[in-house]
Amino acid sequence: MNRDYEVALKAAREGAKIVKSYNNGDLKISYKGVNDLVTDADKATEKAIRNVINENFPEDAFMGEESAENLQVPSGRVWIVDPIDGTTNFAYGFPVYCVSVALWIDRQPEAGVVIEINLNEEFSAYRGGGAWLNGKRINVSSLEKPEAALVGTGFPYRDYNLMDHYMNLMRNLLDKVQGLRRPGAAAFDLCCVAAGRFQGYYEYGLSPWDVAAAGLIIQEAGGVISNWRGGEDWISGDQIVAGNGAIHRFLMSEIAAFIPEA
Ligand code: 2AM
Ligand code: CA
Repeated sequence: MNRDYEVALKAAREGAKIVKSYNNGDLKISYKGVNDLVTDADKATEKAIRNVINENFPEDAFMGEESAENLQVPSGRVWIVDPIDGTTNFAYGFPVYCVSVALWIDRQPEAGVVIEINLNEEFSAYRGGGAWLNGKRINVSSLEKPEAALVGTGFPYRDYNLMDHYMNLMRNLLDKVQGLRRPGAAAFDLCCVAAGRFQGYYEYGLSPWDVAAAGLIIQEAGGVISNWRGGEDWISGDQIVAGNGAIHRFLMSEIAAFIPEA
């Protein structure tokens, strides 16, 4: 195990401890923008994760949801952190939310850890090292037929420009796939693709910290992640599609058919 991966695990575990220590009933919620809430737990968790990284790699750049000033992932070494992915779930006591910690080097993912707090599930990967869930190897699903696919997604919450197209796409997919799910924490949803629970996933309007760790975990589990045009530049999280090879291809073509701007 390399040191980058060890520090990613340590930082994420430290973060998970802080999230667990909060009692949902006592949360102080404030709003960063429309629909965009943040709690004291998000800030405290980000600080704890940042401390672990600073102790180990003081020179590295840090990009965390609660402190980032811009959305561009720089070259060089950068830690991309979402202290709580699924903050709305967390704030309402709905049980799917996680800590996400990733290391990117020169705009390539090197290590990623996602810990879902309620299930105590630790998903992790480092480049070339496979994908793991609580110490066991995971792989994407081998189900290739759309009608057998369970597909994760998210609902638009801030950018409503694509709303009509997105809803038409959803209506069409409901007819073609086994089922759609919207857990509300993108990092966890992507890990469900890596673990073979979901055969595919698509969403738009995400940010780098939502996808930075889980994207690598999918790749190391044998899956595919891209932007809606199939390009490798998926780190912005802006238009994201993932799956095993067959369902990724299927979702790409459905998105192209229903979302002209894609
Ligand atoms: P967050 O909890 O870290 O903000 C839900 O589909 C995904 O979108 C989550 O990963 C969530 O990450 C992200 N998201 C960002 N802003 C959101 C918001 N205002 N409401 C719901 N989800 C949001
Ligand atoms: Ca968050």
